[in-house]
Amino acid sequence: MSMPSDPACTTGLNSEYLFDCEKLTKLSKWQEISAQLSAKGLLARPLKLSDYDNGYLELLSQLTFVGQISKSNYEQRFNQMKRCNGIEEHYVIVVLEDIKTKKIVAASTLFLELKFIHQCAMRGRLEDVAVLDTYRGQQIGEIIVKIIVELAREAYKCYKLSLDCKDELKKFYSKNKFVYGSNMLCIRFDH
Ligand code: 16G
Repeated sequence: MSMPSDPACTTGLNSEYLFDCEKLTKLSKWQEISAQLSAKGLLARPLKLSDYDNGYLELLSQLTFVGQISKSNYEQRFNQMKRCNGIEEHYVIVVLEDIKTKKIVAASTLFLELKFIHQCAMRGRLEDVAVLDTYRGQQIGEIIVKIIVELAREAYKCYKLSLDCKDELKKFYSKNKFVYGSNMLCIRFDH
């Protein structure tokens, strides 16, 4: 199944999309995933430059503090990510769009880190997973996490995929293939 109702999903620096759409559509589980999504009236696609107006930042503000971000701030950051991706993809932000309203109802990021270890491997980090409060309780979180797991495993050949999360979400991620293991410590800077 192709991406319903989305314009020609292309890649390259001139495309509106942050990363190559074929990374999604060529996944072996793509048919299964897009069928699950279209049954809920949703489609999956990369983040677009125009998503400032489609609720992406409002969605992130349900995860954590976002701040005052103007459209040009958003576009500048998007274009920085896109330029990095022009060399090799590192910022893979997947969004789920409500087909009727065109609003973004869920999102997740795969950040790809180049390593020397593990034979010059790639490490993936699952970041900024969010599902709009009014769409929770429909297994949408499971689907968006599955997409990132498949991208990390199959499309980008990561040797591992890790995440950090709040205590109350440990159970959710444990049910979605993540094994609780290493400690995560952090320093918060007051800028
Ligand atoms: C969670 C997120 C992380 C996000 C952080 C923001 C997942 C799996 N984890 O840990 O990606 O950046 O929250 O919280 O989505 P902070 O503003 O306290 O850093």
